[in-house]
Amino acid sequence: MGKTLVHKILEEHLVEGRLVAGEEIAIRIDQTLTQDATGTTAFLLFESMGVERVRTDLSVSYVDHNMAGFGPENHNDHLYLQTVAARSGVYHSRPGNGICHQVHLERFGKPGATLLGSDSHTPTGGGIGMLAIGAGGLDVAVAMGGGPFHLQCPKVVGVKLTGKLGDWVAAKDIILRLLGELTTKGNVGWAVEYFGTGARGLTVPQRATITNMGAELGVTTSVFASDASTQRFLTAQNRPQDYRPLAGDKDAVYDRVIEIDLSALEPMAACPSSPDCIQTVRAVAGRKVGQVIVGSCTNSSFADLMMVARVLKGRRIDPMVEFAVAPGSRGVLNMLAANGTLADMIAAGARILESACGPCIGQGLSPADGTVTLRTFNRNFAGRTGTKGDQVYLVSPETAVASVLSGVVTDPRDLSQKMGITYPKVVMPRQFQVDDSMIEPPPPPEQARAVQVLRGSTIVVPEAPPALPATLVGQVLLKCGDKITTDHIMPAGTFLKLRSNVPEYAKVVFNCFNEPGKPTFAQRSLELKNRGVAGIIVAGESYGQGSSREHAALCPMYLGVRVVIARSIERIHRANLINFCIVPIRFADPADYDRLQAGDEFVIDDLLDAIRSCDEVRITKRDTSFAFTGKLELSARDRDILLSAGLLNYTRSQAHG
Ligand code: MIC
Ligand code: SF4
Repeated sequence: MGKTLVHKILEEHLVEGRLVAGEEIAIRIDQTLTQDATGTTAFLLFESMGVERVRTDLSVSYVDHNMAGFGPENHNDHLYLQTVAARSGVYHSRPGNGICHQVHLERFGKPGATLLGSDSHTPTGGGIGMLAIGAGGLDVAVAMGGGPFHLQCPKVVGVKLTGKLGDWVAAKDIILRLLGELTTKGNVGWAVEYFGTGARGLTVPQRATITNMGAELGVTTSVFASDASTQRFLTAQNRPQDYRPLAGDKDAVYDRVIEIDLSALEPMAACPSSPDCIQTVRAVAGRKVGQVIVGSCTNSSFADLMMVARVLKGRRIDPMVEFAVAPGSRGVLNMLAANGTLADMIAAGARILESACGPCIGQGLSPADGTVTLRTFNRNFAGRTGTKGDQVYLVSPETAVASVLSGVVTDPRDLSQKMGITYPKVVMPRQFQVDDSMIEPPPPPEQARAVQVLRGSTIVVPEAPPALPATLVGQVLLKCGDKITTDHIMPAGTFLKLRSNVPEYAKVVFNCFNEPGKPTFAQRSLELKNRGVAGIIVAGESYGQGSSREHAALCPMYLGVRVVIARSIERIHRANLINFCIVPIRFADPADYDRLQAGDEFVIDDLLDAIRSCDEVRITKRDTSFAFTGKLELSARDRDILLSAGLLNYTRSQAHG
């Protein structure tokens, strides 16, 4: 029986378990990446593990999220990250060098290697044939220390791409089409493998757009074969030696197969406010647009921006549209500057942003009230832009540029038909301009030991979770609905700079549910915590989708939350909950969700015993008016972590044990 590529790479890295879908396995991690918004915590936790130097083949620390520098927090973080990287044997990509996923793809990604990153879009690396997985910072810290990564062996959906993309139809449209079919819910425990003639015809950056947004599907990872296209990309990046051909077997058996004919595909859009709210651009065409932004780790490659620049050359953007472009890496920006296309974009009216996450993570360019904004990004969760009631459409660079010229949502194919603009075919350069001077390699061990790690006053070591009680008495602090994202739990935007300071950042947990004049979630939680009552969060389906930010577990834990009871919980967030000793519980009967109210008090008798050995807990209302069953669904390691009061303690006890 033929093997999938996913299973081949897993097999090469397997250190524990069997490659049977659904079973827990552990794999060796070759490379890690961290970014500044999750990296400070990851490194603080890494330091408290007591490991002197990373034990991976390669670890890179990027600075790309927190760049605006209002107040000292961002710069404090950057200096901490720079010095702790040097001290720990980690490469440091300086602010301005680009978005982690784009830079990693260009400069470090290797076919067949495993990559664990403290950012949910780490699977971008699947575009170059890596097995790249997003995780919480603590999991990445453990991997940096040489520990294996534990995961559920995924089922594999094979996506067979046939045909060829037509003019003005983009890689983004492929993944948006797939999101329309698979949605953002219910894909936990799956991986996606792309194959077929259509896949072979895509460049590495196009593939990376697709694997990047696998994060929105909620799958563990997405991967393309490593083939001639991969070899061309690596050669153009001066890294031909990193090429290795790899593919799933011709007779590979997938758990499910989906076929997409690229020739029949049309431009698509994810409508407000979920990445799976998919329509054709035709269906939403004509809506007035107030802002267009091209950038983010999904669509900021050289080819994406060259296409945009060529369309704009000699033209002006619509006067009522604000237009911004954020090149994904300094390499891309340098090349656009050198070949003159940057000037074409500026002449057309573009605002050039630095090579960073920027507006994608709510760092500026919040749209005006009631404005439609078109972005080539990967997430359009309500409020993520920083504007309440925002209306974000996620589209390809082709649709973005068509709309910026006309001032209304425009199917880019109409540019040819109505405006006589022919599709600018951009071929990937045979040679990228390579300049790694903003990437600092780590010094050798003896010099590293002498590096003084700089810790500004805004960098606070996070508290370790307390042990769980034998019997838990708790109150429902919040009852929320389906698809609660980590942006709901822990807002980014203007609060992002608080990532290194849990007591401060915790003040805005569930900020979007706070009402003026009433105590905040944080205040209510701390009040309960002081009375010795545990906080409980009740949620519907797909709780914790979106980012890998472990602050969505760490800060609630700090506030005294000990249990989340939900209809379902997304993979990375569930792992983060366990890592910070919050017990994830699934309703055995989803209908019980309707019986719970905020303010209800519950008792979970013998919680510790259940964690030790059972799959179920009995949860009884404190006034004994009703009881229901919750499913724990913990692996043996999950149980040990919860019983050890979290992953950090667990790792320390393993090391000494
Ligand atoms: C995001 O896109 O939400 C982020 C910011 O990149 C996050 C990580 C974070 O919260 O720092 C992610 O996707 O994991
Ligand atoms: Fe940065 Fe946005 Fe990509 Fe997250 S999704 S890594 S914020 S560009």
